[in-house]
This record gives sequence, C-alpha cells and structure tokens, in this order.
Amino acid sequence: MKGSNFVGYARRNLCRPFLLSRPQHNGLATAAATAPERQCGARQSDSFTMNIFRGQFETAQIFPYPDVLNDEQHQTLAELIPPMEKFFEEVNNPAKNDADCKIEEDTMSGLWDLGAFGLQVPVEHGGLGLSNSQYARLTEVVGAHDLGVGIALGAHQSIGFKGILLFGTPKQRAHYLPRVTSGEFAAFCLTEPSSGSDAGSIQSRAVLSPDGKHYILNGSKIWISNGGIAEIMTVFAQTPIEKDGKTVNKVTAFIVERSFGGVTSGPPEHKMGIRCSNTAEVYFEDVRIPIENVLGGVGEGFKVAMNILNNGRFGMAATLSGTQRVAIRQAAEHAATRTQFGKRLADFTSIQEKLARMAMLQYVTESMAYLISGTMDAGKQEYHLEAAISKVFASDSAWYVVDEAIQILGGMGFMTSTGLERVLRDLRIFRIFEGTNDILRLFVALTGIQFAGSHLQELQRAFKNPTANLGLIFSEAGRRATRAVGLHRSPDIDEHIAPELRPVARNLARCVVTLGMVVESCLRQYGRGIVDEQQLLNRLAGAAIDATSSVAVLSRSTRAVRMGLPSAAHELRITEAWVEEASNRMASLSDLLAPRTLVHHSRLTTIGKDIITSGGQISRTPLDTRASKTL
Ligand code: MYA
Repeated sequence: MKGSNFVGYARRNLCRPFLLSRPQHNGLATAAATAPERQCGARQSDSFTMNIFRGQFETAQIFPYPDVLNDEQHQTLAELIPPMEKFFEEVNNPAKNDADCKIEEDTMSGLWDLGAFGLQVPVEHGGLGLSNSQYARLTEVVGAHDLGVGIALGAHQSIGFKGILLFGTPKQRAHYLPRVTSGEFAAFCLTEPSSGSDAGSIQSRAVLSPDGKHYILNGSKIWISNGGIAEIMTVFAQTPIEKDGKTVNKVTAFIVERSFGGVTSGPPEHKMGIRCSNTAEVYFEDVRIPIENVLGGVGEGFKVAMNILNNGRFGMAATLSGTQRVAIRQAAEHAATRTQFGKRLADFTSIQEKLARMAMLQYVTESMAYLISGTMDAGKQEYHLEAAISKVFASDSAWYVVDEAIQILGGMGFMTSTGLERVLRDLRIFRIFEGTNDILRLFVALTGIQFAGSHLQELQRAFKNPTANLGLIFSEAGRRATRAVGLHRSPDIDEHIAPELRPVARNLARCVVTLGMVVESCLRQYGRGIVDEQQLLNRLAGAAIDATSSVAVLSRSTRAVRMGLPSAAHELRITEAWVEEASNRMASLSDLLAPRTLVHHSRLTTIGKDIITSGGQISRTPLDTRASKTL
C-alpha cells in the first residue's frame, strides 16, 4: 500500500532547496548532478501562478483575455441558453427538489432531452460537442438556479465519465459515450472510509484473474455523488504491479458497470445541502472487470484521478459565478426597495460597500472561470494551479456572497421563501469536495515552491560552471539588480493592460517580486522543512490566489475597454478596487518571516495543541472560577 500523505507528497516532490546560505550542505552538488533533478531544474512553465513563486510576472497565459469561441460556437450557445434558462425557470422546482431530497422525474427527463448530461461529449458519440468555455456558460445557468441539480449533472460529466473522454481508448469511447448521453448515469468513485483528502491511500483492490482476462475488484467507496443511480462508474483501486523485481501496489482506474455483478449501493445519504442529488456508498464484491476496461494504463490511476479533477474544477467556478450573480440581484432588488430609518437600504454606504464586495467576488470568480476554460480550449496543458485556485476562490466567494445577501435581506433572507437559505446550505459542501480548499491551498503553495526551488537549484549548478551558463547567470543577475533598486517594470504591462489599470498592475507586479523573495527566504530558512510549515504555506497560497485573481480581472477588464463594452467603466472600477486590496494583502507578506509573525504562528499552534490535549475548550465559563467546581 502506498500509504501516502500530503507531507509525503511534498517531501517526495519538493526539489532540494537552494542552500547558498548554508554551504555546508554540499551534498547538494552530488544530488544536483542526477538526471531527474537536472530535468526538474531545467523546467519552464507557461503557468502564471507557477512563475510568481519565482517572483516572475509572466503574462503570456493571461493576456489577452481568451476569446476562443468562433461564430458557430457563439451561435450554438445562443440556441442553447434560452431553452436551458426557460427549463430551469418553468420546469425545475428547486424548493421541491430540496424538500423531497430527489430531483423530480420531469426535471430529470427534461435534462436528458436537452442534452444537458452530455454537453462535452463529441457529436459523433451522441453529445453536444461543446468546448470548455461553452460548457462553462451553460453551467453558469445551472448554478443560478439549482446547485443540487448541478451536482447530478457535474458528478456525471465533470468527473463521472470525464476519464473516458480524456483517457479512453477509441473502443472505450465508442462503447460508453453514447450510453452516458442517452440515459445511463455515471459516477466517480475515489473516496473511501479511510481515504478522503489522502486520495493515494485507497484500500480497494483489484487483482488479475488467473486467466488474465479480468480484474477482480473488492472494496467500498463512500459519499459517491450519483452512487445510487449510476450504471457506469470510474473506479480507482490498488493493483499489484511488478517493478524492479518487486511487487508494489499502484492505483489503477477502471470503467465498471453495475451490470458486471457484485456492485451494490447504500441508501441515499441525508445531507445539509444539495439534498436532491444522490449521494451513496458503493460496494464492490468480487466484481469481474474485463481487462479492456482499464482506463489510462495499469498503475496510472492516481494521475488519471488528479487529471480528471484538474480538468473539471473550472466548471465549479463557472457554476458558482451564476449562483453569486443571482444572490447579488436579489440583494440589490431588496436594497433598492426596502426603507428603514427613512432611507432606502441602498442609500446606506455600508450596504453599498457590501454590494461592491459581492460584485467584486462574482466578477473575479467569473473572470477566472473563463480564463481557465479559454486556456484549456486553446490547447494549453498547464492550468492545474489556476484551476485549483478557481475552485477555492469560487467556493469561498459564493459562501460569502450568499451569506451577505441573506444579511442584506435581514429576517427575510432567513425565511425559506427567498430560497437563499437553501442556496447557503447547498454551498457548504463546495468548500469540502473535489479537493478541500485547505488541501488545495497547500497543493498550490507546495507545487509553486517546488518549482521555485528547482530554479534556485539550477542557478546553484550554473555557478559551479559559470562559463557554460553565462546566459542564465546574466539574466538572473539582471532580474535581481532590477528588483534590488525597485525598478521592476514588466513591459507586458504597457503592452497588455489598459492605461487606467497600469498603476495598480505595476503595484501588483512589485508584490509578485516580493512573493518570489519571500519564497526564496522560506527555502533558505526551512529547506525541505517548509513542508511542515503549513501556516506559512497558507499565507503563500493566499498571495498566489490574490495575484492570480488580480491578473484575471486585469485581463478581462482590459478586454472590456478595448472592445468598448457598455460595462467597461464599471469593470475598470471593480478591477482597480480588487487589485488594490489584493496587492495590499500581498504586500503584508514581507513580514512573513519576521520574529513576531513566527511567534504568533507558534502561539496559535500551542493553543491548538492544548485544545487537542484537553479534548476541547480549556477555559470554563466566566462564572466558574473555583478550581474544581463547574457551574
Ligand atoms: S471526488 C473526490 C475528490 N478528492 C480529492 O480531490 C482528493 C484530494 N487529494 C489530492 O488531490 C491529492 O491526494 C494530493 C496529493 C494533492 C493531496 N495534478 O503521491 P503523490 C502527481 C497533477 O505525491 P499525494 C469529489 O469530491 C504528483 O506530482 N498531478 O500525492 C466529488 C506525483 O507525480 P509524480 C498531481 O500526497 C464531488 C503523483 O501525482 C496532482 O498522495 C462531486 C503522485 O503524487 C494534481 N492535482 O496527494 C463534485 N496531485 O509521481 C461534482 C498530485 O510524477 C462536480 N499529482 O511525481 C461539480 C461540478 C460543478 C457543477 C457543474 C454543473 C454542470
């Protein structure tokens, strides 16, 4: 069994850090000469987020804002959106779905008829053949109306059969894709009772049958969306693999049909939200899976799982953009009509500020969703950090926006009739599933640090043979000299960003330089031990989220200006406000390693440990001052 853990992930993957300040670590020179590390050191990235961990403001991925739909694709969307909206307004009943804990039959059959369960399946296999950006636009409609239905749709196509789309052989695609577009539900079966965030530690096991024609699968999965209704499942299990003369266990992905026999599922789970979506345990007992149903190669299952998740995360951002849009509309309508203290709520500056913050968060979420879908549609491969950030940002923002909408509606927002309390309940899980926001923040920080560490290591190697590496050394020296005298200027800013936004963009670029320096300091100070400094990692992830979200809106609003959109002035204001606040947060990173910050971090960890040791809150009520008595 792999027995992986997140720190293990980082330890295995974090390149040896740059230790110029500790020359006694000369073992590094030997290690640096090994082939894998040479590859690691030479690595470049197209990802904006990766590069900021090196303090580099590389904008190729971000600017110009992607405009990836051709006329035909625009036309298709124009034909699909109105019936989809009409369907959600006239046929689907979110309150009833929620109360019944079930999607109504006519909603379900209507969605199949609309083709909503096969949005991205190629037309030749029975789907609508939509691009990622077109898919995003339709999921925004779903998110505006019913998140529970969104999960039934998303669990089916964003993860349930996505593996077949991404990794399926022509035969697998031809066999399964027509079925998942014509009435058979799909599910993604990864999580197990003892394996949630630590996805690599699953226990389900599949072994080859004596005749070599089948894998025999045993195990169980929990909290599987569509688990009780799916006929076709992407299932992950450990398989024994021969490696260097030894047998090791590695995860393999399989396409499993309920009809294979031995597949059963539990009753629908009772949940806080997304109650109409089906969530169930799924059990596999001696299930015979034909070897042709291995998906993506034996032993490659972990990467299959991660890539399915990476590939679908932008959809969550798009969906939750729609959710936020509706909540903002409800709050704005209420603020414009409700009078208190002789004034409309809308005339109080605190309400205006609330609405402004809600609007900023929605705009940022939506900008990131379509930036990523456009990046993917353009065929670029490196977007996994941006996708993780979009998921974290969208789910945090939607929670905040809907909560604030309820606050603006006051007592009315708390009543079920406005629907907002249901949406808030539905939203809670989005910060937990598809990779918890906590794990994804660490994932972003550690992946970025690994990338920065590899660059520093490459530099260290270059200095050992300067004549052969003059180009690298000079360009790095130039970069450092520029940043040392505070003259950092990215020519990209003048080229790609609207003039009105250049001051905030320059400030942001300076903050990115600060981030790079802080990452370098963290590596010098902690070396590999940085993987255990989760409070620092969370701050670094926060900065990465601020920077990535900022460039997304800089790019989108610049496009709005250049296209002369009627909303351009509003978009510019939102962007300036967002980038200003994000940069201020990033600027505070410079004290990340200051003694008082570290003391504060250790204070927090001590409090946490004490709470664990005593099994809960230690202080008694203020009335309970006697040593042994509790009132
Ligand atoms: S489904 C369940 C979701 N579960 C998770 O997301 C699990 C979270 N855990 C993880 O992501 C991983 O376990 C972490 C690493 C990140 C913690 N991309 O062994 P390792 C590579 C690419 O060292 P670990 C659900 O909730 C890594 O570099 N590669 O990793 C359904 C290494 O490569 P190499 C990655 O410590 C909800 C290799 O893998 C990634 O075990 C329903 C092994 O790594 C990555 N991200 O763990 C939602 N991570 O060997 C419905 C690692 O080459 C949808 N690697 O060095 C809703 C949609 C919206 C609605 C739509 C409406 C229509």
